[in-house]
Amino acid sequence: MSKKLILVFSLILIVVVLFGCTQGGYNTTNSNTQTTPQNNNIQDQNTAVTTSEPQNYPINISNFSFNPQEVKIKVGDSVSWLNNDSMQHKVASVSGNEISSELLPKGASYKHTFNTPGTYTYYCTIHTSMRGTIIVE
Ligand SMILES: [Cu+2]
Repeated sequence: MSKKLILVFSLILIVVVLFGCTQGGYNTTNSNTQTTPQNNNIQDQNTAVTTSEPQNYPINISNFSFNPQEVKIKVGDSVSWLNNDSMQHKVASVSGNEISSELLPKGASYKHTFNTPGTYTYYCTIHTSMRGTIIVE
């Protein structure tokens, strides 16, 4: 018999002996550890349900006003302004340039996604009394 064969046989023996001794003792612990990951899975599914996809909030421009005038959204959500007036309107931030649309004729819309939390006040650059607020949380 070669030395290699003896080594392999003794290794197998050790494994069989160790496995045989520990099998009975560890059986109950194994079944316990199996239930814990199952519980974690249920929690993961719950958090997956409550995590919401980015939303789009429509704002209707009509009768020289923004409806709704104030919109609360979350970071990553977007807002779409749709002009239903026969007049043209142009939506722009009061300060900064986060919100900046083209001239919107009747039926045209402007969509913007907000990626930074904050309060964004905007107005119509043609009819400056038209104002609205987007609150991004
Ligand atoms: Cu306007």
